[in-house]
Amino acid sequence: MDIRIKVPVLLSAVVLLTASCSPQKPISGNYEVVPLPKQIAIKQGNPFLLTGKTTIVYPSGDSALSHNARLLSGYIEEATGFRLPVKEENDASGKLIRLLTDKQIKEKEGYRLVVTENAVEVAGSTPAGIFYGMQTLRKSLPVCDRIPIELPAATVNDHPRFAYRGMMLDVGRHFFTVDSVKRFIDMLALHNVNTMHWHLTDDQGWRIEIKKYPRLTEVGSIRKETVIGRNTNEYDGKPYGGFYTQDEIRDVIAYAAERYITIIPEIDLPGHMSAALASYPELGCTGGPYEVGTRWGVKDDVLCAGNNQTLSFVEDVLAEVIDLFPSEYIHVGGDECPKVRWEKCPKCQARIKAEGLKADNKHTAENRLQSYVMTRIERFVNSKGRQIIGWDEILEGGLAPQVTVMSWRGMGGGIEAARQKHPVIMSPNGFVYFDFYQTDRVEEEPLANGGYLPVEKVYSFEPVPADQLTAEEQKYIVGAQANLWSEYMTTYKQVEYMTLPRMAALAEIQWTMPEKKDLNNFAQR
Ligand code: TNX
Repeated sequence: MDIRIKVPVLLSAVVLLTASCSPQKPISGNYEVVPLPKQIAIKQGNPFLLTGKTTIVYPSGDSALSHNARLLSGYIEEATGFRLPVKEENDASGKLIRLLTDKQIKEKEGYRLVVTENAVEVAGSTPAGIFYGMQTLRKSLPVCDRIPIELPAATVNDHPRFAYRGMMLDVGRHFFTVDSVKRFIDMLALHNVNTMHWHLTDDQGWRIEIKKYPRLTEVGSIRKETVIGRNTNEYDGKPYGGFYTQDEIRDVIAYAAERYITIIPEIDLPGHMSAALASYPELGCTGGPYEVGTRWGVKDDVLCAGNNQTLSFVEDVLAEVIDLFPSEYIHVGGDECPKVRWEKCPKCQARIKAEGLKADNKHTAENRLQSYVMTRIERFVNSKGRQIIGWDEILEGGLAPQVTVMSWRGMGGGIEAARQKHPVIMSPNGFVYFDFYQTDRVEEEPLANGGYLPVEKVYSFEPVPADQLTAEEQKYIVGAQANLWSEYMTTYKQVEYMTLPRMAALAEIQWTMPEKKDLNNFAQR
């Protein structure tokens, strides 16, 4: 089905909405938002009238909910122009929006919204659950300028389908400022996404300050120029760079945490490491010289797996990353790592021999070497109380014992990993690669990676391949994620252009129960 045929419906909805924003009479709210809540029961009785006199209250002394209440006030102001006061429950009367904890609500990110003539109650068993109730409430409001809003009497009960609801942002290929990343986080919150996977290093740029290795940012964050178009032979001749200091990283982590979003950092290794190699050439098999990437694609030069110094480097970097990021998971990449250097490198071959790594009909000795590296890194990360995630190539030499697999080359890697009883995040490029074109009228679009991924294709994505996994194996699919690779996103504006509205479709895949999904209905919402 093509959503384009629905455009007249959408347009008329916009016209209606704008027209009804006249001062004479209240406008009605609508709980059928994106992602669609599990259960909406409209009740008999008068609606709640939201005006500039409504007060938001939270339980006295509850600092988490005080913070939530302030966020809600900001959201409502953004949508309606009303700046609602925030008070402790004991100090307020009149028409209230009440945030409250209710431990009876079983799902930890679930919520209940109860709207009556006198109050809007947003309840959850955790502040995060209440936060998602707030998101539904804010999205239920029409956008207008200080017009009273009628919220129909109703009860909404809701909770997410998946615990892991992710979105990846690549800042390696193009750098986005702290303010842009915060705005991106705001978009995630709006879509009930709870994890931002932050791809911080790649061939074309190292973007995170590491105190022990200052050259990573002094040298590795700057490329001398950038290829023009899709890997032509022409370059723009302009240096390009940018990185986050550790203070900035902490600031972004805190901003995300206030919105119940966990940031998972990715240090992509042992491939995609040109920026680190340019900074410290001794980490590679040949010793260089290397340069920070100026073209896109996969590079043959990777970290030397036979060199103990390289492994210490990786551990030192990860130790600083782990100190900064409180996330349970640390992403260590593992994708697109050619083995041509390792095949010829005396140190790598010596390691293969010393560790007794043997080729068999499924794996080469060099694939085994990659697995050896990943397993060592996993042991290190586990020793710090954390877990690793890797891209699906890490299946090739055998999985490290505890690793979570992010399946990007289709669903196959995820299916295989689930059968091996490893947690899986489904992120197949055919459904959730937002660097692909959104329409087939490519000549009318800004340059993108290629491909064709319209919003309806995203919407059709089902992360759990029920026909290929047993009920037990299906439990290993912990969630889904979309990825924004930024080779062709030179500005933050372009990031938003590529993200929306596809993130709305993603939100419904991650949150809404599959039996409630309906493309026509989604398009109208
Ligand atoms: C593959 S997905 C990559 C990225 C590219 C992307 C472009 C993955 C783990 N690696 O390095 O940016 O394709 O779509």
